[in-house]
Amino acid sequence: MKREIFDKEAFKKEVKDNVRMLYRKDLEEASEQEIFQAVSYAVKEVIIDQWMETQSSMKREDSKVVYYMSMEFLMGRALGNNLINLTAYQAVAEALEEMGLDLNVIEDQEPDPALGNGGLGRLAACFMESLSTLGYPAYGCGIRYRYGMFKQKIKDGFQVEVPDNWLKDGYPFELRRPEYTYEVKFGGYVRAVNTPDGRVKFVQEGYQSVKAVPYDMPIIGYNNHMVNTLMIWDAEPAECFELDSFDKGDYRKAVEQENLARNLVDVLYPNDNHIAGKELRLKQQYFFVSASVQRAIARFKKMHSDIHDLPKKVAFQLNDTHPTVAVAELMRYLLDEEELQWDDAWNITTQVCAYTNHTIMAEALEKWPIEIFSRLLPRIYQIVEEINRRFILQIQEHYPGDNGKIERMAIIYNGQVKMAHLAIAAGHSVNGVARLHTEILKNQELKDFYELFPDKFNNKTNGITQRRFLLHGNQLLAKWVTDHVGEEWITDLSKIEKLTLYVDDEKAQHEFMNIKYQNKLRLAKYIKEHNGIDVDPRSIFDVQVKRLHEYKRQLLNVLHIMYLYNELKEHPDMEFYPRTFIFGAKAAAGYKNAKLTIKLINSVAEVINNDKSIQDKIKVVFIEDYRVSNAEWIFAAADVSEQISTASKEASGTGNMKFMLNGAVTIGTMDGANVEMAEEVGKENMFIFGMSSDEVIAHEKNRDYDPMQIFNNDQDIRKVLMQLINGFYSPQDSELFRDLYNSLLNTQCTQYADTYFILADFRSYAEAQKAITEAYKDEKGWAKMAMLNTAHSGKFSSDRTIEEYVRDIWHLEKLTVEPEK
Ligand code: 26W
Repeated sequence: MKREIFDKEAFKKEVKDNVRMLYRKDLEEASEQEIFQAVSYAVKEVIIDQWMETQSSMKREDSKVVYYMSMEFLMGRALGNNLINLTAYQAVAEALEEMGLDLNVIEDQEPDPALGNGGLGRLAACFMESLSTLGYPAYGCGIRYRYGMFKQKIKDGFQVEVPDNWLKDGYPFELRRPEYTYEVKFGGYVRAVNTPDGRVKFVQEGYQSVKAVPYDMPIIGYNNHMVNTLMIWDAEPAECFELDSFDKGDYRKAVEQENLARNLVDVLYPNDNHIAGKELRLKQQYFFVSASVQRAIARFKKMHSDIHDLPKKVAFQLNDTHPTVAVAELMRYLLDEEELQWDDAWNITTQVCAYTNHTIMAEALEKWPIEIFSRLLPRIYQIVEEINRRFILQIQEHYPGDNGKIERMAIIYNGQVKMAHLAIAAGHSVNGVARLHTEILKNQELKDFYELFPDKFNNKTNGITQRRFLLHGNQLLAKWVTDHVGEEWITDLSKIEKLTLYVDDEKAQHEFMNIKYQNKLRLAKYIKEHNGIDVDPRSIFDVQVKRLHEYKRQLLNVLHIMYLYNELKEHPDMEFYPRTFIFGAKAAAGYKNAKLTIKLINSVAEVINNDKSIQDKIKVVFIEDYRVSNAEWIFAAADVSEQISTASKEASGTGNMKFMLNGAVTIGTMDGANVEMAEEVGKENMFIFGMSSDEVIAHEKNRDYDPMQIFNNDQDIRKVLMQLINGFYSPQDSELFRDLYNSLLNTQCTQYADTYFILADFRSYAEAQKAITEAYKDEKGWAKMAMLNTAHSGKFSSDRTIEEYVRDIWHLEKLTVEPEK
C-alpha cells in the first residue's frame, strides 16, 4: 500500500543542496542546527505538494470547514511526527544514516514550539492532528507568540523562568502569508451615522489599528495525503500614514499604534487555570479572533454569495472562553458590514459558534472589567450589551420575578463582562471534556444555564493522538503492538483491544515488560545526563508530570514520600521495593505555593538521594523543563501514573491517557477521565483512592472539613507536617516551607485550611501506594495489568473525540485527497 514518497538518493541530494543554498556550506561544515534546517526544508518539499492538493480538493468539494479557535496550540516538535505521518520515518532515517547523520540527533535540534500552557493547548494540537488523519477540513486559529511557554531552569532547587526564543534560528515548518493580512482595530469611539436610506450605521473612529499577518503551519494526516493548516497570527505595525484620517498628523498616536503592534504577540501568558485579567491579554484575544473571523468569511465569500449559508460551510469551535469575543465579532461583521437585521445575524452566529469548557476552577473563569472591555473594544462592547439586554429579557420571560436568575446568569453584571455566559448564550453547543466534568457543569456550576438550554449541553471526553504518543514516542512498543494486532491501531485505536488475547501469554508478558525496561533505560540515561542522578531501571518508576497546581496535589505525592522515608528510617529492616519518584512540572511565575512545592520536591530529593543508609530504596527526581518532547520519553518509561487531583477539580486530564496507552498503571482519584478509564480497564487494574467528587462537593457546601483533627490524631501525618517547619528539609531556613504548612492547617492564611483535601485523602493514598508495591512484586500479575491498560486505552484516542465533535456539533464531511500522479 505504502507509496514511497521519498526517493532516497533524491532526498540526500536535496539535503546537501539545502545546506549549500541556506548556508553556503558543505555538509561537513554545517552545524547540527543547520542540518536540521536543511532536512526540514527537504521534508517541506513533499509536504507542500500534499498541502496544495488538499487545498484544491477543499475548493473542489466546497467542504464545510471547522475553525478551531484557541489561544494555545502546544504543538511540540514537528519533524519526527511529520515523517511518521508521511510514513517516511524509516526511509529518511536510513537515508540520513547513509550520509553519516543520526535522525534522533537532528530531531533534537528542533525547538519545541510551546505556544501553550498544558492540557488545553496540547488538546488543540492533538485535535488538529486527528482532524487531518480522519480527513476533515479544518483550520486551527491561534497566535504566533514570539516567546512561548518559558523554559524552566532549576537553580538551587528553585524554578527560574528563562525566555523561550523559539524563533531565533527560524522555523522551517512555517509559511508567512502576507497576502492574507487583515486590519484589527482597537479603541476610539463609536459614532452613529444616518445613511441616506434612513438606517443607522455604526462606525468606529479614532481607533488604533494593527496589521494581522498569518503564518501557516502544515498539519499532516497519517498516510492519507491530507494536510490541514494551523494559522497563527503575527502583529505588525500599521504604517503611520494608515492612521485613521481623523488622526492624521497625530504623532503621539502613531507611536502608540506602533508600540501596540510590537507588544501584542510578544509572549504567551504562562498562567494555567488562573486569569491574570490583564488588558494585553484581552487585546491578544480580540486580535487573533478578529483576524481569523475575517479570513474565514473572506474564504467563504470567494465561493458563496449568500451570507445566510455561512453555517452550512463554517463552524467555529471556541477552545474555552478565551476566543469568545468571536461571537461578538461575527455579529459585528454581519450587522455592520453585511447590514443584516439583528435576528438574522443572531441566528447565523448561534449556528456557527460552539463552546468547550475546560475547567470549573473559579479563578479560571474569565471576567473582564467593563472599563477595560468597553475602552478597548467600543463597538464590540455595544454589541455585547445588546446581547445581554435581550438575554435578560429571555430570562425574565422564563422566570418572571426571579432576580436571582438574572444575578447569576447575566452576561454583564457587577461591572464585569462574563465570557462563559456570553459563550453559552451565543453558541448552539456547550460541552465539557469528560463525563463527570460535564455532569458537574450541568448540576452545579452551570445549572441555571442547563435548565434554560438543556439541549445545548453535551459531553466530549478528551483524547490523545496515538501517532505522537505511541508510534513516535515509544517506537519499540509500537512495533510490538503492530506485530501482535496488525497496524490498524494506528488509525483505529479500538483495534488495540486485541492485545487482551496476549495478557496471559508469558512470552508476550516478558516482551512487553522488556520494552518497558528499555524505555526505562533510555529515561535513566536522560536523568543521568540532565540531573546527574543515578536511578535504578529495575525500581518502580512512579511518575507525576503535569502543570504544578494545588488541585493536582503534587504536595500529596511529596508528603507521602516524606512519610515513606520516615518509615524506612524507623524500620530499617522493613521490606521495601525500590521506587523512583519522578516529577516534572512548571509553575506559573507568580504562583507562590506552586513554586514552593517545586523547591520542596527538590529539597526532599536532596536529603533522600544522599542518604546512604536507605540503600537507594527511594530516589526522587525532578525533571527540569517538562515539555512535549521529553514527555514522550517519560510516558514510555512509566510504571505508575499519578493522577491524584482532588475529585471534581480535574476536568479531564489527558496525561492520564498517555500513560495508560504506554502501559503504565494509574494511581488516581475518581476524577475527570480517570472515571472512564476505570470503566474501560476495570477498577481492579487501577489503584483508586480518596474521596468521591460528591463527597468533596458536600464538604465544600457544608464547610465541615477540619484538617486539624487529622493532624492531631494521626502521628505519621503529624510528623511529616512538622518536618515542613522544623528545618528537616531546609536546615538553613526552617521557615522556608511555612506557607505550605499553613496552607494545610492554618485557616488564617487561606480561606479554608487544606482546600484540596490532602490530609483527608492521605491515608487512603498511602494504602493504594502500598497495594501497588504488592502488585508490582507479582511480576506476571503486573505485566498483565500493564498490558490490559494498553489494551483498553482505545476509547482515549483523539480520533474518537473528533468523530464525536463532527457527528454532534460540526457536521463535516470527509475529504479524500488523491496523490498527484
Ligand atoms: C489564563 C487563564 C487560563 C484559564 C484556563 C488558562 C488556561 C486555562 C485552561 C482551561 C487550563 C487547562 O489547560 N485546562 C485543562 O484542559 C484539559 C483539556 O481539556 C483538561 O484535560 C484538564 O483537566 C484541564 O485542567
